[in-house]
Amino acid sequence: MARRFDKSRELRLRAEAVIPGGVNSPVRAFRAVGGDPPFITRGEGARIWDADGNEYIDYVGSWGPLILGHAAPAVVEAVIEAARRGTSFGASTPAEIDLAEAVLDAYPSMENVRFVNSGTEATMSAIRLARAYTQRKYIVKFEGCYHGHADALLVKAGSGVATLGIPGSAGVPEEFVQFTLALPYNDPSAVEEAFKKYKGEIACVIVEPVVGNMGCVPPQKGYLDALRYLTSRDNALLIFDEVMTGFRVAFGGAQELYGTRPDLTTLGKIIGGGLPVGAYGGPSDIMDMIAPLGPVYQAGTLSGNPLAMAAGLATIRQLRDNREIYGRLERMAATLVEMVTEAAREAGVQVTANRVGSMFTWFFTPETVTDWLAAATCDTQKFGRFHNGMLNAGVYLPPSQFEAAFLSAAHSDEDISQTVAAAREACSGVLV
Ligand code: KE4
Repeated sequence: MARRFDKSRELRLRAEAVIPGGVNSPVRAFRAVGGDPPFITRGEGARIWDADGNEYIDYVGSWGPLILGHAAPAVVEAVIEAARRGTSFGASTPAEIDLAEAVLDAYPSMENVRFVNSGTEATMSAIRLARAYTQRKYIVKFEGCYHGHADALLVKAGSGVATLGIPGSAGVPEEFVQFTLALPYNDPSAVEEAFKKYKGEIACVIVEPVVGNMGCVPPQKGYLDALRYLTSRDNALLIFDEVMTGFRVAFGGAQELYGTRPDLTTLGKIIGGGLPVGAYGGPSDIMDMIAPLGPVYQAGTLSGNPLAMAAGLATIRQLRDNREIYGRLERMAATLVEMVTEAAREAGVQVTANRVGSMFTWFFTPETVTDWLAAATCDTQKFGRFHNGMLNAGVYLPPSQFEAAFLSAAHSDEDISQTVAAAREACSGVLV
């Protein structure tokens, strides 16, 4: 039976009168899948409820932060406890050190870390730092990878080395992206060519070591090591943007999972436990360039905020002290992804699934998806019908084909079974 979204629709109209598109982040508007975006009023464990009282099994998890599920008791208690002592001081607090030490314990490639308020701030600052440290201007990113909305990173998908950055957003002057190279992901030769063409001029390569932002796309065997070799050979820095993969694909992130050591790492999402936190870190000789120690300026009123530190610390401590969570996530996500893919195939729907740990995507294409060109072959209309069918069956998936979905430690085998049953139903409506 189709669900009612009357209250969400009312709220959307109210929101649209005062907030652009009625949302504070574009993807939430459901433009890619159509229909009324549910306004969420509550979350607990693996489930969320909307303003009309509809319940959903949630696979967005606030786009990654909620690996423990919604309103995890340890996190909620920690935030309440911290709030009682004051919400912000604009001064150093012990909690920042506690979280910094916990992060550095998990990321041996980092000797120092600076907290900011978002993944965007983290990557923007890491790139500024890389340019200062190397005294070079050019940066390399990859098509289909997203690192937040800093100007230098908002470039149209390039067509290999030849194309210097073309603004990917209005309001970004071409001068701001003229030193940004957008290359195909999972193609070491394109990176080699860029280093040949811009020898001694590339400050850094920034990469999602497992891509989440074109949908989930794992690095092909040897790819990350190739990036490590090519950057080291030209004295450029390798930046792993682990905002999504950090504490997600392994406690020590993709750098632990694949064994490739970046120069700088950016983090976010899980390290804030659902509150706004980003971070960037690396060896002291690089990080010592940051104000007040060095000439690279970066600042933030609420950086290291006590509530966010408390939420992040409670989350990381839970993960640190219950490592079996990762094994359980691996097993449950494998079952879920395989069974839904099977349901699609039984319904005659061509789906390719990519998964690393508890982040995954069902691509509506027969192609193997290893880069943006392949991801772009997806039938987004079919994905939209699938998404809508799942939503009406009480399963909340990311409202875009080009996003990763996430499982949390709060999901149960029963949730998986219900999701697979919903998928069987939803797939029958995909081929209309
Ligand atoms: P934020 O500024 O949104 O905190 O982080 C930017 C960012 C940086 N790096 C990676 C790898 C990211 O995935 C992100 C943000 N992720 C998206 C989801 N794909 C955030 C969701 C949204 O934009 O609303």
